[in-house]
Amino acid sequence: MAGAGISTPSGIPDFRSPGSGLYSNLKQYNLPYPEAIFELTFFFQNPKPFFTLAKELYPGNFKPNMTHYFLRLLHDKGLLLRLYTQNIDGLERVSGIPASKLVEAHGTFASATCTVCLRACPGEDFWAAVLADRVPCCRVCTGIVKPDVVFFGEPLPERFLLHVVDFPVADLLLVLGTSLEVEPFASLSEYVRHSVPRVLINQAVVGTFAWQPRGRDVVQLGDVVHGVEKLVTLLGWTEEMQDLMRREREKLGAGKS
Ligand code: CNA
Repeated sequence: MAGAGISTPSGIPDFRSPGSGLYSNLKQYNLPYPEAIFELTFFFQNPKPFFTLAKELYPGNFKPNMTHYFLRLLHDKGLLLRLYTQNIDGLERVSGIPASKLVEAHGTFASATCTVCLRACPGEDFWAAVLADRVPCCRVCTGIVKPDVVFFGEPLPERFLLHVVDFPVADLLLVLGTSLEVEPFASLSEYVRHSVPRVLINQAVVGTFAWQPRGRDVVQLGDVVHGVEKLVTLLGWTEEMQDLMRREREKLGAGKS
């Protein structure tokens, strides 16, 4: 299970970290309250703030960090049953984890849909408008086009239901960089069997790790990349990890982080 904290080392702010999180830095958008930026009612009244934020989070601007590549390495080794992520930045895909292994529980910026006629809008059209500071509109009916990220009150993607089959058979749960505050995602951390170790790598002890800890829980506090690095060392995978990152970064070329 992953959250915004796995992408802060790639330069993307999370929501709730005091000072650096998006919710502390939304003053420029003149919102009635921070969450309004992800609410449909506000979006239809005034879509500009959301698209200004979307432009800042433009996927091409950021690169995966060691945490994403560690999850990719787990996949390469046949150890990743599934990656449930709340992130909408698409860095899991960029790191090379196949779509079949991903549940993007809060959707993605990678595709977009017209809010009126529900036609899919090509990603290039959507991003061309956003990068030019225009509100993207449907070619067919001129309705506002919204990326397929889940706003408050919207249903989660159907793939989220995979948790029903995945969590009971998992034999290890990693929880990385999340405040475990957003439901129903947060409750997944309780769905593994009680004999299964749960490993939290995060700046703070969160969710059930704080209020209903289990005997086999492991908590590694601090920066997620440091925590992952420590785990990689303990596993004796350092060289493989470095090789994978070198190869993947060469593919992506030079750029942010
Ligand atoms: P959150 O509520 O902002 O919590 C982030 C958590 O990560 C907090 O507990 C932080 O202490 C912790 N954290 C931040 N940086 C680090 C770090 N370097 N090392 C270790 N821990 C760190 O974010 P959640 O994902 O829990 O909340 C769910 C929201 C946030 C989802 O709906 C996402 O779509 C949304 N979000 C996504 C992104 C993204 O896609 N990168 C960015 C911002 C928000």
